[in-house]
This record gives sequence, structure tokens and C-alpha cells, in this order.
Amino acid sequence: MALERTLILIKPDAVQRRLAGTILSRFENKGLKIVGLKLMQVTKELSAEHYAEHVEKPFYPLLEEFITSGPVIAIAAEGPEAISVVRSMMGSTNGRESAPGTIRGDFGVSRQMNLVHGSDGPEAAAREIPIYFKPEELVDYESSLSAWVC
Ligand code: RTP
Ligand code: MG
Repeated sequence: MALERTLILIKPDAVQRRLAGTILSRFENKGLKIVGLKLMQVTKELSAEHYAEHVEKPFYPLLEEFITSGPVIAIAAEGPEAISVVRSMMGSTNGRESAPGTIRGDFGVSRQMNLVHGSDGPEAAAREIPIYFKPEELVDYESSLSAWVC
């Protein structure tokens, strides 16, 4: 059981829809530990760095427009196999196809405005967390809950 860190973004649609607390609660209730958190505006440059794998794709201009359209909440979260745990809690990309019980399945019907991002593997997490957080913005602390949820 690997202790992992992953990057979560609460995307602009979720912030605008006042769903940020609801979404953050799901991750907290699951037992993940918040080690970094900030409200921030994604710039075009940051979007291109984060979504480097998609920059040449036909949907990228709309993705850029969406992800820069308002603030996001960036979260670095830690827990056992946190990367796959977060991905499964998010659901699949398109809200219409995403299973009920997942965040995207419960709160959205859009393929693009899908509320949340999560790193899709260990390499992505290692690349993405430093895009959003300086080392000193990640907080190491003991959590007694870990004894009960890990
Ligand atoms: P994410 O990277 O944001 O966690 O989402 P994902 O892995 O589920 O989906 P991905 O394929 O990486 O796509 C990144 C984001 O681009 C938007 N998108 N639009 N065809 C389209 O119009 C389209 N496809 C993807 C979504 O916002 C998606 O989350
Ligand atoms: Mg992705």
C-alpha cells in the first residue's frame, strides 16, 4: 500500500456553482489528507503547461478558455494509493457517462465542464504538484486520523 500524493483541481465550473466545499468534503470524508490548498487563477501559460499532452488537440482552445475562465482551487492530497482513489471518485471524463456516486456522475452533464481534475498516474502527479505548489507551500504534519483510515 503506497502512500501517494496527487494533484486535485476543483475546476472553474465547480467554483462558480458553489460546489467547492461539497467536492472537497468528499475527499476529506474519504480519508485523504490535505497537504496543500489554494484558490488561484490559471493563466494561459499555466494551462499549456498543465495540459501539455492536449495542447495540439482540436479541443484544446475550448479547454484553455474553460480552465482560465475563473479561479480554481488546487489541492495536494495524500493517502494510500491517493492517485487512483481520486481518479475513481471523479468518474469518467464525460459527466453524462460517469457513474452515479462519482463527482462527475453526480454533479455534471458536460464533457468539458467536468468539475474536477486529478492526476492520472504517479508521473503526472510528480509533474503536476510542482506546477501548482512551491515546496514550502506543501505542509507536512501529523494526523492522528491516519491511524484509523490507513
Ligand atoms: P482531467 O485531465 O481534467 O483530470 O480530465 P480527464 O483526465 O478525465 O480527461 P482528459 O482526456 O485528460 O481531458 C482533459 C480535460 O479536457 C476537457 N476535454 N474536452 N472533446 C472534448 O471536448 C474534451 N475532451 C476533454 C475536459 O475538461 C477534460 O477534463
Ligand atoms: Mg487528464
